[in-house]
Order: sequence, then C-alpha cells, then structure tokens
Amino acid sequence: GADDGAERGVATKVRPKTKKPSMWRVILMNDDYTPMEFVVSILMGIFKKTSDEATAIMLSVHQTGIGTCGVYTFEVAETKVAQVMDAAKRAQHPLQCTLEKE
Ligand code: TYC
Repeated sequence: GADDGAERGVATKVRPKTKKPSMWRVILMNDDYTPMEFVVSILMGIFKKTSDEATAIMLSVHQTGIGTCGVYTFEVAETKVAQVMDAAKRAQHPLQCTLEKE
C-alpha cells in the first residue's frame, strides 16, 4: 500500500485472451466501362448476394461512386478483393475493389 507499507495487492482486471477480430469493409468503385451485369454477377458469385441485393448495391455504386459489398475478417475480405480483381482483369474490365478497416 502507499501509506503503511502493507502490500494489499493491486487490483487488476482479467481480460480473456481472445480478441474480437477487427472487421474489414470490402469496397467497390464505380467506373464508366464495367458492364452493370458483370458487377451484379460479381456480387452474386463472390459476395453471395441475391439478384435483388446485387442489383441494389450495383446501382448504388453506379450512382454514388462507391459502395460496400460486405464486412468480413481480414483474411476473408482480402481473398474476396483478390477474387474480384482477378475476375475483372480476366474479363478486361477496369473494375476496382479495395479494403477498408471498419
Ligand atoms: N458505371 C457502370 C456502367 O454504367 C456500371 C458499374 C457499376 C461499374 C458499379 C462499376 O462498381 C461498379 N456500365
């Protein structure tokens, strides 16, 4: 202790060792050339959106310039970004996709 020299111990909070993983947003960017149907197919195939959800996200990106495909742990998000960029490159579309920490 501070005044009588008796050690009464220091209160500590025990926190579980496990940590919530930080979450990462996968962002899709608009451009003037990638076909709308290609973007919808990406959202359905890679992000498991329904046709209606994929269409709504694609239109939102088309109108605002940017949009969220989903929020995932880093490894999943990184893999999805790589899959989008690979599909776009193969199809020769300029579609861009990136990660953003939540
Ligand atoms: N703007 C594109 C077009 O008019 C469609 C588009 C939507 C492209 C979303 C990219 O992330 C995108 N064909």
